[in-house]
Amino acid sequence: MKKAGRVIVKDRHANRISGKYLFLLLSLLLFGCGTSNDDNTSETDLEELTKIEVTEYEGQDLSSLTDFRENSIKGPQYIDINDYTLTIDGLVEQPVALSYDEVLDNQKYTKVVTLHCVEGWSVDILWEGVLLADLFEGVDVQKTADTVIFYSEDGYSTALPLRTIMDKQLMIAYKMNGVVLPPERGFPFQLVAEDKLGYKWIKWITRIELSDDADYEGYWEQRGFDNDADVKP
Ligand SMILES: Nc1nc2c(c(=O)[nH]1)N[C@H]1C(S)=C(S)[C@@H](COP(=O)(O)O)O[C@H]1N2
Ligand SMILES: [Mo]
Repeated sequence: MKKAGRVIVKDRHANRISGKYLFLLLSLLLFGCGTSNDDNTSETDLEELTKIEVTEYEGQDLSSLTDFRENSIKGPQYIDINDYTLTIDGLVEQPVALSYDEVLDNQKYTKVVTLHCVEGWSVDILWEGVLLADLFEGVDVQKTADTVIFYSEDGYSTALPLRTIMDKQLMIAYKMNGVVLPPERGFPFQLVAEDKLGYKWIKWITRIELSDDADYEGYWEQRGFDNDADVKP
């Protein structure tokens, strides 16, 4: 009796263990892909990202990617990169619709640039991106173009003079502090509008239009914010 009882207990224990492993295996199969955030289509644990972000660059302390105040007009946009293209059109000879990888095929640049929001906060971030000038080389910009209008997934837009973009060598970023932009910060691309106020730093860029409408006003510009948006010391 004693012996049999012990066997039963042992068996139960064995069952419980294999049950546990089966559960783990099933969880991995069912949710394994879903829990990784590689597709950028679900909410990011930003605190988790702070463990791997770069905090200092060439002796300069950087802000964290959690130091932003999320106040986008429609909240974060979750773009499925498999459906994504960046359109460059308007006053160009060769309009294009580039995939994420095609955009990243260009020379990459790294720079610490400060974003100043009109609300009074600012962040020093190490940006990594590609130059708009390089993207424009592929489309053959027409001579009459003097303005670049950016459009976003959330219906937001903003514009800058073509001259400003070329003179300041502005880029669109795909990484901040060494981390791929999380959706909350503008994945796949945010404009690094150096020396311009935060509302020029459009996130989730989907389209870049070359235009001759120098008076174009974007979302916040239409609502009374200065179209030059220069950061004043
Ligand atoms: N598409 C889009 N881009 C946007 C905005 C927005 O609402 N939509 N807000 C702008 C503003 S006002 C600021 S200050 C910066 C940084 O905003 P965040 O802190 O919400 O990331 O993003 C800019 N880019
Ligand atoms: Mo802002």
